Amino acid sequence: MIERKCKGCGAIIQTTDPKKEGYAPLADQLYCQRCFRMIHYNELPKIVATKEDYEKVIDSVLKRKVLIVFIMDVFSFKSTFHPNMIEKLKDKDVIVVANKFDLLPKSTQKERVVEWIFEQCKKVSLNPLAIGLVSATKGDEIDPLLNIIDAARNNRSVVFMGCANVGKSSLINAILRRCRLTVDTPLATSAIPGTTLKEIQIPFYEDNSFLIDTPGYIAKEDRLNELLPKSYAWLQPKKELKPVTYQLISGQTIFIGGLACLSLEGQEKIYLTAYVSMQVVLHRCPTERKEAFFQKHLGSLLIPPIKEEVSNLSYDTKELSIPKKKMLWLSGVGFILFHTDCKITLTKLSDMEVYITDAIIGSNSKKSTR
Ligand SMILES: Nc1nc2c(ncn2[C@@H]2O[C@H](COP(=O)(O)OP(=O)(O)OP(=O)(O)O)[C@@H](O)[C@H]2O)c(=O)[nH]1
Ligand SMILES: [Mg+2]
Repeated sequence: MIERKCKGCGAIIQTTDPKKEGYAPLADQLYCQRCFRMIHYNELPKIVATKEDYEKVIDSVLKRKVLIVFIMDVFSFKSTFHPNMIEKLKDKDVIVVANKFDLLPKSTQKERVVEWIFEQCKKVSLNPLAIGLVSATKGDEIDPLLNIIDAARNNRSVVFMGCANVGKSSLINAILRRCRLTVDTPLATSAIPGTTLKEIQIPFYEDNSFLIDTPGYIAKEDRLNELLPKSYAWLQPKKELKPVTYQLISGQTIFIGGLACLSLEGQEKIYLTAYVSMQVVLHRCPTERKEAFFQKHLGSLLIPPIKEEVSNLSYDTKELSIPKKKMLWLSGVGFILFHTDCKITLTKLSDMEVYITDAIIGSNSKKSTR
């Protein structure tokens, strides 16, 4: 018997168990019920891919002669540039693509971002054939990417791989849309990690090569991946990040939802500009009340996370010296631009990647200072 695969997630269609992947009420459906609901009702998936799904597919795909498009999320660069994945890419033909560029402010300097990504690649001895910045949802910079792929492909299939939720399936959909191919059967996408379950081969080239979608790598140590779907979805900005500038005086703390907070001590005042999703609540309070405030409001006023998950979370604290015009990135949550040299105390979700870079944008947000 020929197995049918769901066009959305790659699972084999089955009609017996609604709780298992690939379930569809009828055997001749193009999509399993899970993907049908995601595509038509925007429902978040209850069944998600595992690390094993990723390993199995990637190990099988990388044995073939393929060109790799390695996708990262500009918004959570460090956690989506994961060493476990990079290890598999050494000595392979790789194009590195930073997706979701539409989320960064318009004033972002592309050259600086590309330069920074090149530096990160160099640090881990990855030699990409090219680096692209794209927006899958807006369809920006898809043509230049297709040109790069064409120049590098040599009749090989093209594999899209990367961490879960970076936008692999969205990017393939954008390419298909751009080439006016199969808008009827898009790949399933969703705001939470683990949407694509298996390898999906999409016939694309005249030489019988494919575009190949794969399940994403889910980094166990990244606590954000353990957030419940609702809070995880809140973290994902829906559109371009808007700056909010704060003045922080000595003895004050600013909360970034219930995920992190920054405290200032021993320095009169500093200015900082936060770029986070609109659903992440920013709140300033006196540092002496920080602990009590946190205990009382975590999961209610300080969201995300939501109440149901707060007991699963743990935090760590560190001191940071940040020169002015540098940006502190809270991977997956957003970034903060500092306008003053400062020393701050950062408390954050354990294992959340934080890193400091040169500012890739300018800010003239004095008007919105809080
Ligand atoms: N703002 C923005 N959001 C994007 C972009 N590309 C994808 N997304 C969103 O990111 C989320 C994840 O997209 P997917 O295409 O499902 O990501 P994926 O890498 O295939 O995820 P897995 O299958 O779980 O590994 C969805 O909510 C998309 O709408 C983009 O260019 N810009
Ligand atoms: Mg996917």
